Amino acid sequence: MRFIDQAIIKVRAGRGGDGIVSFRREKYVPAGGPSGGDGGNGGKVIFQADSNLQTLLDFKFKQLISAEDGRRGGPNKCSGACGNDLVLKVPCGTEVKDVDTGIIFGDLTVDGETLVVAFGGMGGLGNAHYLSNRNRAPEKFTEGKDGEEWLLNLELKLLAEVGIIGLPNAGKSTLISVLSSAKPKIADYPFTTLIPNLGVVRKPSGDGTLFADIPGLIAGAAQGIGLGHEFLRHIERTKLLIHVVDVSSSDPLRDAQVVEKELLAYQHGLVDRPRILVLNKKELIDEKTLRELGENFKKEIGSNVLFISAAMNEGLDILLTKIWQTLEA
Ligand SMILES: Nc1nc2c(ncn2[C@@H]2O[C@H](COP(=O)(O)OP(=O)(O)OP(=O)(O)O)[C@@H](O)[C@H]2O)c(=O)[nH]1
Ligand SMILES: [Mg+2]
Repeated sequence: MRFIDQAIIKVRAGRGGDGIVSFRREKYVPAGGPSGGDGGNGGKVIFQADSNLQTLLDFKFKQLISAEDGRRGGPNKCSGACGNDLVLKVPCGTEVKDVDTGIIFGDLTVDGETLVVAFGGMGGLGNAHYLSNRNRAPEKFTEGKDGEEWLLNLELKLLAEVGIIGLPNAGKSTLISVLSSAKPKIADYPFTTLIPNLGVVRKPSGDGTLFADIPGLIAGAAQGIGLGHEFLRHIERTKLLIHVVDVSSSDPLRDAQVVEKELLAYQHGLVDRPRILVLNKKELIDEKTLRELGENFKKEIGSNVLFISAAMNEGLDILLTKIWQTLEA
């Protein structure tokens, strides 16, 4: 499955049908009055969140999406039919923004939630509306109005509660694979993960919590370097970040600072998000060095760290306890 999390589309609501000019023709009524009906209103374009959808792929190759036009009015004051609304399904977590102004039209997060993004044009009036004492046979009618048209930017922002971030190869995918039933690709080279992996982790209460393993971040990610920047938006909505650092790297402290700097640069409040710093692959390092590292982290970054080995399944219970505590705090 391709993971498409952004799309630009033009939506156009239906045009209103025109009003018409017509006169009543009845037996024994020599000059029947005006009887032109009104046009129907154009259909609306509506987005609806659907939890069965995971990506915006459906919109990637569509340029213009239009709802049905209203019909013309009919004789005998018959109104034209309204155009049908067009309901477009989008994945939960889709944010809809006007491209020109950047104004957010709405954010569809709950399954079934709807958002009208373009209103249909009003139908025109038929000549029956223009009957007056002065003009018994009006020839006047109005045309239907155009429906609204918008160029929209759709962005899917995952609704994971917990985001797993870190430099490439730190062990993020390994961690989600041992905590949840997700089966991401894991390999001994950077940029193994190309799209976010989602996994559900059960709380002791039995509730599922969605975790997202994000592709590795590198210096400059917030400005668009590497892969991870594309996915930083997916952690905007998380409540908690797990920052995974590889203790076997040449300078774990510097690695952590690189990622911290990117969170700061990306803004959107990421730097204030609660974070748990996790030093992974602890079995590769001796106890004494680990202790020193822990102290250095505390001094330089000001936060305690947890040592784990995702691969050996060590320290994960303590990590989970800390995660649940932080989420509830
Ligand atoms: N020794 C050891 N190796 C580990 C541990 N956790 C992960 N690894 C290894 O580290 C390498 C990278 O792991 P991944 O889980 O793919 O790393 P990642 O952070 O998802 O990497 P990207 O997707 O490239 O960002 C793999 O070879 C893993 O087997 C650990 O606790 N101990
Ligand atoms: Mg990975």
